[in-house]
Amino acid sequence: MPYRPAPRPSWADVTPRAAWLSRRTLLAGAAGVALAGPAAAKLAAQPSRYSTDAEPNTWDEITGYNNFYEFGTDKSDPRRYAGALTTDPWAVKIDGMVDRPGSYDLADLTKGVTLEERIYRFRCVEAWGMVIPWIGFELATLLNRVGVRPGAKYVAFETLVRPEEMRGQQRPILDWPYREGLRLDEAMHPLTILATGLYGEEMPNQNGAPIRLVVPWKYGFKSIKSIVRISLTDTQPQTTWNMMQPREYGFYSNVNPEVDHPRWSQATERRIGAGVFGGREPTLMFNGYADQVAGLYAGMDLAKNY
Ligand SMILES: Nc1nc2c(c(=O)[nH]1)N[C@H]1C(S)=C(S)[C@@H](COP(=O)(O)O)O[C@H]1N2
Ligand SMILES: [Mo]
Repeated sequence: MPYRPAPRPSWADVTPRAAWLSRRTLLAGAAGVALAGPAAAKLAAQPSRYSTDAEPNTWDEITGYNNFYEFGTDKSDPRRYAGALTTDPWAVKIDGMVDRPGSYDLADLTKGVTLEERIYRFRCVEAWGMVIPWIGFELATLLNRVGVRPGAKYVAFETLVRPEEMRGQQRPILDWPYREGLRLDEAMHPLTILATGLYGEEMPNQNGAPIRLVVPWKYGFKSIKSIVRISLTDTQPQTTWNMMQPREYGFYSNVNPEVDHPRWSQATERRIGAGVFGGREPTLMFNGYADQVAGLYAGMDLAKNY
């Protein structure tokens, strides 16, 4: 069951002690890990009913094994290099088919919004998964605030382009900026959040500071990091991995054990932290969120619309 009722125990109760100790060390600046903004700021967030009851991965796992090509293609590059990114000030341009377009300061986006702690399964297309305690708010809240115009059908997102601070952008690894998109009903679904932190702390740079998308029933590449633009459109937006390898990465990219990536099976996942000799688990349809989201795709051929 993906949901569990509030209230939950505090992080001190559920976080493996080693993770807390190492996190304290990081906060003390002993290791070369960057935290976004004022590093020690705690985010005051309410627990959410939209959480799994799975045990979260540790802080070290979540912040040390990342995909963020703006900082390099190795899983350890984001932790090493994302500290160079300045995340304050930060503005997000909201444009397209909205009533109140504009450039919004991050503080304005979160002003008056109740942040929630949500423990989501996070499944990357590369067949590894984690359980991550995000802090965030529903994307729908933001979209309702700016006013979605009739006729809008999709939401497009873009990541910052700043090669001086994002060393991976000094090479054409991808066609920068990183781009993603959702159908409007997916974007308005309560499981879709904009996350500004994890484990009660501001978002670490390597995880997409200061604001990133989390769509837990889709492969991780849909969850675009360090967002600077959100556009409402009436046509399906271009997305980075679909542009790169259209036969391997579709627009939908819903987690689906029955639809394999052309170069590997998606039937199982390797749970990070589960141990080197095992830890493979069966992939769940829609990453375990089928009860909540299957209705979005009623009547759709999910093998064609991969
Ligand atoms: N801007 C940007 N967003 C991105 C990526 C990226 O390279 N650049 N990688 C994606 C991929 S492939 C995955 S699996 C997740 C990884 O998120 P995590 O490092 O927080 O676990 O971020 C996604 N968002
Ligand atoms: Mo990924």
